[in-house]
Amino acid sequence: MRSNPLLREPLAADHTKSGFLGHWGTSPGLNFVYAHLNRVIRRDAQEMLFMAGPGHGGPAVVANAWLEGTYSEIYGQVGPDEAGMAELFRQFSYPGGIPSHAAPETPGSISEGGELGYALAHACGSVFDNPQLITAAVIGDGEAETGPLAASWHSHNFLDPAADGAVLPILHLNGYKIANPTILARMPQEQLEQLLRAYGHEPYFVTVKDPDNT
Ligand SMILES: Cc1ncc(C[n+]2csc(CCOP(=O)(O)OP(=O)(O)O)c2C)c(N)n1
Ligand SMILES: [Mg+2]
Repeated sequence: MRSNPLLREPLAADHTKSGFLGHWGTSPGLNFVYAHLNRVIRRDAQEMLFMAGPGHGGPAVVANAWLEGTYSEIYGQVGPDEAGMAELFRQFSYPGGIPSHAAPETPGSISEGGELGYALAHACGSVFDNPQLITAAVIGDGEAETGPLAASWHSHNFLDPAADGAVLPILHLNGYKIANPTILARMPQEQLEQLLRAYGHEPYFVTVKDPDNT
């Protein structure tokens, strides 16, 4: 959107940008995880980092940082109101604006994610000598097919619970890498569970009921 962020007026062509960019598959999952981690942070005063492996989920990371107020604290011109929201939308992936991916200028970002595969490795690095920290790493199911990520399932072996923090890998099985099916999402759940157990993890499955019951 270039303007009319709250759709107070009927949507017109000049409210939108002329070119559209991005693929959004990961963003609903990132929103879901970000919101629920914030609940834990507030409930337990927990020190926590959110690591978004799929950097193309930049819209979700930026939007959540804005919704919780962090974004406006850092970027005063993008305030927590309708005008700020209009600027947030306008600047996204726009000349003179901000990148479409999680990027150095994204609040809290220490993982760019544009080159997929490093979520778990970066998450492990972030908790070394930080025993109070939990880093939650969202891993795309397409990202999980990269070599670096496939090898990273072992990385918890390098963590010492006495001196280091904890890493919580969250495998986002939305079924696709852009438009193509993913191996881990097509695998029977029991097989996936055994695979992750073999790497030394104890998997919990959070599933959403298919409204079409297909
Ligand atoms: C190493 C690497 N290979 C390929 C790409 C191109 N690419 C960007 S997003 C994407 C799909 C990733 O799938 P997933 O992590 O499941 O994200 P989703 O499609 O579900 O949003 C690919 C292949 C990339 N960014 N990095
Ligand atoms: Mg996916």
